[in-house]
Amino acid sequence: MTTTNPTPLTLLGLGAMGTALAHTWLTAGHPLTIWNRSPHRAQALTTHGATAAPTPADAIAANQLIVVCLLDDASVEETLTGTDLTGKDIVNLTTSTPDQARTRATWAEQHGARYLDGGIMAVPPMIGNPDTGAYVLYSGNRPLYDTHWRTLAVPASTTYLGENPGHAALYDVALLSGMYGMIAGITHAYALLRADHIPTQDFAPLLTSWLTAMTFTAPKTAHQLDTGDYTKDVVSNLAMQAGADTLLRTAQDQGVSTELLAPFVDLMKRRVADGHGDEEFAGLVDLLRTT
Ligand code: FVH
Repeated sequence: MTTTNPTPLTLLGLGAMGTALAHTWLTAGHPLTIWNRSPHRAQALTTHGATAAPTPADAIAANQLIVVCLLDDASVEETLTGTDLTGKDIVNLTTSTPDQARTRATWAEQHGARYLDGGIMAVPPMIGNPDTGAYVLYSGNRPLYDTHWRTLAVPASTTYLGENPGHAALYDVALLSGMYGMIAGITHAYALLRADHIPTQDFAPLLTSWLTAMTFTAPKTAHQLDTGDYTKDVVSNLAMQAGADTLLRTAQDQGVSTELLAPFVDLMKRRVADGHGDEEFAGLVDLLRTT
């Protein structure tokens, strides 16, 4: 996306993600100042028009808009400490916990900056490719977002979640948690198949279409949670799903560990034992809460 008078900005962090971000802003004509702890990563970008700063302080002094994309919150702390953030707009795309994001927002405001936190829902090859569905979740300072969203939308589309600076991180981790649950299921399914020497690539299309068909569970469970009616529209109740030990027995018979599957089966059994065998999955959400 090329815009007239593209906003100049600074990018701290040129790992795989930072480098992908940098290329999109340079391609769109944004004057870009860059800094990376290991300077060699900046060199290739300077041949594409970026200006490499020798220190984080120099990079921050160059522009009002500062995008941070480092490994973790500790590296953000190390990089920003001692720099002058007065009047700066900090957009932190580093993966953090919600508490870390809120603490970082307060810290930045105490240092005279506005703060927006971001959770990148993409891997580097998706950046700058709108067809991939890449997007970045943002939360925190609304005026900052309103000022800079066009620049932020260059690498990937943007979704603003509200003023709580921890919410982008919370949504990010929730989405990743859903993803890891799915990958855990895929891992277990392939282990079952390989025990019988069945090529997993033959099975993959079946698994893909089955998982896709089952995604209705997400909006259905959300509706049950939001209405408080956990038995509405139940089709396959927990008593049936958890009652038979078919899943765990098959794993044992195939010589496959139940370590991925057993915790979820145990949770379903607990809910049934509590007298809720007529529900599907909404009640399990309550069981998981520890506070
Ligand atoms: N890559 C991905 O698939 C995911 C997709 C979703 C979002 N994540 C998050 O993005 C952040 C950066 O990830 P990355 O892929 O760029 O990570 P690396 O390639 O490992 O680069 C890490 C950069 O952080 C610098 N760094 C590390 N420690 C320090 C430190 N103590 N002080 C200053 N900089 C530090 C590192 O510098 P160097 O090793 O080159 O000197 C890289 O620039 C991340 O939060 C992901 O969770 C990516």
